[in-house]
Amino acid sequence: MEEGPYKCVRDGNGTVNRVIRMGTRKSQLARIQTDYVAEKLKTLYPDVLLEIVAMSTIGDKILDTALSKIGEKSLFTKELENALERNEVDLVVHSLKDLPTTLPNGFTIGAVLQRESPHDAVVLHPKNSGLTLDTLPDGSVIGTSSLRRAAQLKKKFPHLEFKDIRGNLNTRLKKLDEKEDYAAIILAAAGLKRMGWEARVSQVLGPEDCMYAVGQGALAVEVRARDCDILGMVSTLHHSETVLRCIAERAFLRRLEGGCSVPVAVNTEVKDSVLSLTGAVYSLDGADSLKEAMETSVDSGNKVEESADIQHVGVTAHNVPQCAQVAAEKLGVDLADLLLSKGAMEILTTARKLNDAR
Ligand code: DPM
Repeated sequence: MEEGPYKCVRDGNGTVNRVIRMGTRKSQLARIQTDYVAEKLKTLYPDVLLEIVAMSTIGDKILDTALSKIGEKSLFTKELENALERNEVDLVVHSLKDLPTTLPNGFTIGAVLQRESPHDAVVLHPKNSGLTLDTLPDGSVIGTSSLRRAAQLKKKFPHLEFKDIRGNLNTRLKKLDEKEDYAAIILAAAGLKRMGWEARVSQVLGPEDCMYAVGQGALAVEVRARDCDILGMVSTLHHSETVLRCIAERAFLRRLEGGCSVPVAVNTEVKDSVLSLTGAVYSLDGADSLKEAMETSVDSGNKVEESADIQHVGVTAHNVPQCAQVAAEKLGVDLADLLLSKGAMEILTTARKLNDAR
């Protein structure tokens, strides 16, 4: 029974309930992330019925090619956005770091949830138990297809070798454990935690070893930009500090014209209403790099603001002070401009060319 543009169902007592359809990829991590958001929505809106619609994306289908080599920006998002557009689903849960900094017209990020650890972690082959990146033998092969991770770690640990590894988290862990191809793999700590595999983390990499990817560790809810109803509903999931950090990070990446497949890394922090952003670009081998840091006040005072209908790098957050969002976005742009003035574009252009020729 359809009522207006929304799907509704009548229960045994004749009460009509709204159904929210949540789109997700089929991987276990995607399902866990979607279930997590579903739980939160269920608590906030007990009367709403939730339906989960799982689908495969290009990124899930092409498993033999490094992500950075597939010339498609929205690898994990396109099919899900098509379903949103066709009104087959009402919202989609993503890892924020997989969302391009410019979303296609008509879509927006309606919620950015509190970030988990944004750091990368080392998962060792069981035979190397007790070792660290430092103490692994010369020539040990580390699995990652992230140009960002490889660039930073090659520079820092020149005795190690780096090799692509693809597939979802389950596949990668299997490839690590059941073969002798890799001494260790590098994965996001957040994904490992969500999968319940924290016990496999032997080392968490701090910013001195490996800065993280833009948006890493945060979940995002993508919705139709014109769907005020759903926007209002999911906006209660926003975590202000995460929103501001991720706006700064995404603005930085967007200004550098970087997609999810360039060696760009960040580190952000909010302390006493000051947002600080460290950003860096790397050559593929990490030999060339530029790194700078800047900060800005995100203190909104006690100003009461009109809720302006403004997106910041794809994010719509009426309930987070606009002036703080504007400051965060400017911080990202300013830091990118500083790096660009020092030659960041040359480093990134060369990295892109070399990666394409690999
Ligand atoms: C993006 C990258 C990777 C994913 C590139 C990067 C890792 C690819 C690889 C943009 N997306 O980080 O430099 O290791 O070959 C991805 C993961 C998560 C979201 C898995 C991971 C889970 C963590 C999160 C894949 N996307 O990075 O280990 O929610 O941030």
